[in-house]
Amino acid sequence: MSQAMTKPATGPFPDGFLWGGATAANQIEGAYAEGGKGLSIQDVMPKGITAPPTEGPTDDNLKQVAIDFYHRYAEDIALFAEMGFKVYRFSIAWSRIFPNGDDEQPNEEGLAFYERVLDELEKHGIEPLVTISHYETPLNLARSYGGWTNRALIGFYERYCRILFERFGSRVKYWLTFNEINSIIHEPFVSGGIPLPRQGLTEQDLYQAIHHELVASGRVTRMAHGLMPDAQVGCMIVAHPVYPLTPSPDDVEQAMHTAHASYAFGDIHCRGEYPGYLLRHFRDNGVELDVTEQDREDLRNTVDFVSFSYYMSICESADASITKGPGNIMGGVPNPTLEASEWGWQIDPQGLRVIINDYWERWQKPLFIVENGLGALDVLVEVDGVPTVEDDYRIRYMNDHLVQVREAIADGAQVMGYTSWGCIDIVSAGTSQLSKRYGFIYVDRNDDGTGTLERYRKKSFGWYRDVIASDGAVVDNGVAVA
Ligand code: BGP
Repeated sequence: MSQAMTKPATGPFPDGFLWGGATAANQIEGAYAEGGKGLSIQDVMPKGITAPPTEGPTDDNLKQVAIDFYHRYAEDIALFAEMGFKVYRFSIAWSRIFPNGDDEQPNEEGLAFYERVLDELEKHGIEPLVTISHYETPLNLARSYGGWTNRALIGFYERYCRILFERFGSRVKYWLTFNEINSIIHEPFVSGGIPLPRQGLTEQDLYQAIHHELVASGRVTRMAHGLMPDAQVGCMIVAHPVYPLTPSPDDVEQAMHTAHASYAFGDIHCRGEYPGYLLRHFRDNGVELDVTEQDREDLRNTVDFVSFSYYMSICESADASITKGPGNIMGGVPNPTLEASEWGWQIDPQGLRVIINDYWERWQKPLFIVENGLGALDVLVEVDGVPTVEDDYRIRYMNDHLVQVREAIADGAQVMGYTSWGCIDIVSAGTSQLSKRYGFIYVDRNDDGTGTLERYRKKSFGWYRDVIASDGAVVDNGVAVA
């Protein structure tokens, strides 16, 4: 165990810290063709991000049923309430509201579903945190328009947001415009609805698509502030501290370039204009963006806070022949000092403190950790006749990360909250497996689609309940919790 994990944490979590959990519609709801929902890109991704899309929906897509949250939301939200959640981050499926994306009128049945979810949250005093677009672009916008490469998507997205703000604005204060917006660089289909593999996409088209998303984000941030004076709008970034593999200046410089690729998204969202290093990348690569005066104006509507997912740090090396390892959206050069999860994602709690400090110093905006957790193979056992999972490994993972959040707060960073990823077991985004479980709540469903869909509390359920009840005071300082 490293040194930092045995240091005492130096301060409590602040008052009003938003403890909770997070999910995404396509990984949890199921009911993929119910309630007037149209198809989304996820309905043609039966094997997850890492495999090419299919022509149409196929029965082997676990997301068609997922964990059936569409019908079981009340039971699930009651379990979140039992853990004491202050906040629940969920996404709205764009194709439930606008089935084809370009429809003139919204689908009322889709809106009614989210009304019911909000009712349930309100009943339990849980604050909603809504991701407007989480890897679920309506399929029609991908196939007929080329996804975000097409400027027309700005208008469709604006129309979608206007409906959400008008209908839910009095009930939802916290909004995120695009999940992991920087992931489009690596995964243009899942992230930007662009029906081309990364290798088939020019830098010109990629950055034009990114520009459209950024303009859309700025525009709806302005709209949100106009329609909902108390609203807070955040951007959402895949966070990964980039360490040089060695102290060689070449490795340090390479790490800087890789970090810039992600920083750019936060820089634009927080400063309202393109950073110099990205303009230089455009010059060096012959990228000439179509940017209007109105676009520049739209970009100046900066976000209220920065949210991010954190699963791992990565290393960089100037030696391009070193093979990269697996990871969330982007893998990196493996760090020889770290261990990895069963899916090969390296585990680095201290990296979370590093990235919080880094983002806070860079942007001086409140930060919200909206994804963090351990995808692991769980084994259901019976304790006193009740099915459960003895997931001490998950408790340890989360405990060690929360210790580092507390350290970062003590360092002076302003952190609004923490929503653990997949607070209930869901279908994985990367590999479409149910066996990659993140939850405090076990869902009886298997990779082959069998299972009762029953929910069971894991050991971590009680642990997280105690964490929240004590406002983080039970987070220990790296001593084994098992
Ligand atoms: C992020 C996504 C989530 C989520 C998470 C874990 O990239 O925002 O949707 O799934 O990663 O990834 P996976 O499901 O592949 O384990």
